[in-house]
Amino acid sequence: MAVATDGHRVRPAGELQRGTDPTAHPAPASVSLVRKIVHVDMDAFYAAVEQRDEPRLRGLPVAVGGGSERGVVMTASYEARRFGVHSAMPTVVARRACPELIVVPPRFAAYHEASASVHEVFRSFTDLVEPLALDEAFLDVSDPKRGPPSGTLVARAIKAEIRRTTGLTASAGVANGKFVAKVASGMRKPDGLTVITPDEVPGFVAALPIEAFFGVGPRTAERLHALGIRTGADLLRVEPLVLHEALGKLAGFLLQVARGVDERPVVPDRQRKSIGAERTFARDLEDRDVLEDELAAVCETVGRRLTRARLAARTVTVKVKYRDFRVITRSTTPATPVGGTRELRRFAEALLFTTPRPAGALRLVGVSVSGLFAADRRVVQPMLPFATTDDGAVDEAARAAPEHGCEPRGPP
Ligand code: TTP
Ligand code: MG
Ligand code: MG
Repeated sequence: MAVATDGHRVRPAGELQRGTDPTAHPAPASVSLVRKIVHVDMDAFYAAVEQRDEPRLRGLPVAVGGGSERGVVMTASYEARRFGVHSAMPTVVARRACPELIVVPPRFAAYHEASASVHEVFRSFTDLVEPLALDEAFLDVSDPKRGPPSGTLVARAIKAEIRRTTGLTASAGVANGKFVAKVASGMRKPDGLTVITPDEVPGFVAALPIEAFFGVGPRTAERLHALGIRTGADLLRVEPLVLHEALGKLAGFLLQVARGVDERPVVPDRQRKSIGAERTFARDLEDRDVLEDELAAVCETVGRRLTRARLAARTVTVKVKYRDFRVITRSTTPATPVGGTRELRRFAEALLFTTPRPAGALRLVGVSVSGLFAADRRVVQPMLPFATTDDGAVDEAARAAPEHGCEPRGPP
């Protein structure tokens, strides 16, 4: 049997994995078709950033969180964890456990910046990055953009590059599936690297407590305990039907994982196409001053999101809806890209008030920006940290609009 550098069995050419789309990520015949999944998670992330930026905090028990009576610890340095301080612990309890504890308030901008750098490192190794949080992601490095074709060596290279570019440490887990890679990354924190070879996966999963499995919260765990199930091995011992009765759909997934089968793909985030916001008025508006104020408020929202995501935009689009629900959009692509609220407002006002459009009272005004790119002029970061559900509204009308064009539409 051919064995890759890190022990992954090389499948014979033509033998494809189930559940993967070979056209989405073609692998040359000579490359191992056993997937190499890396899970990376930063160590004590917020606290580590604080210790990096404030040398007097290094080596000391530090908690990031609220210092008030009702404050809660967001995370703690490994020095503080020795005293039992952990995330979600009330700060008063933490101080009692560790009287030397230094509690610092969070600086989210610094964490976002560190996160962006870390994700940039990920993307320099592969486009198949699935961000899970500010400080962690799954990477499929079966066919990396650079580095040796070994999960272990790529993971080591990623850790080294993160340390070099951010001054922070990360822990990584390597396996042929997401579940095992994620459990592995937590095993030797901080600054750990744990590799579980395909041969080791079944034994590894069998020994895990069921609480470690995806989807098993305290209540499910209780139900499983009642059935005498405490480990991955126990899951395989019970009658599958009994498991289905107790857990429903989750049973099938758990059984697969307990057998060491986990072929869920690493799903990269879709790149954000536009950022937009709009306002529907309580009553239809025609007065320029009032419309100007409304437009300014919408621009403020869009501009803030743009800046917060550290993006700039090539195109600005204004959308209006008339009393009869006709929608018209106008776009402009200025010579200089738009990076903030002030410029955005200038272009949006020109589009709304000086570009000709049919007269009439308006029931809605919207503004969106598209043609996004990173404000520092590098490639757009298609990553999760800045995205919230209301943040990335893709404005279909704006996207379809011809530049400087007029697009009358019928009622929706
Ligand atoms: P985690 O990765 O869970 O924790 P961590 O990076 O601090 O420590 P480690 O991974 O080494 O165990 O979370 C990442 C960040 O998310 C963490 O630094 C702070 C924040 N966070 C909260 O704000 N509240 C929480 O309850 C948790 C768990 C994390
Ligand atoms: Mg972490
Ligand atoms: Mg994490």
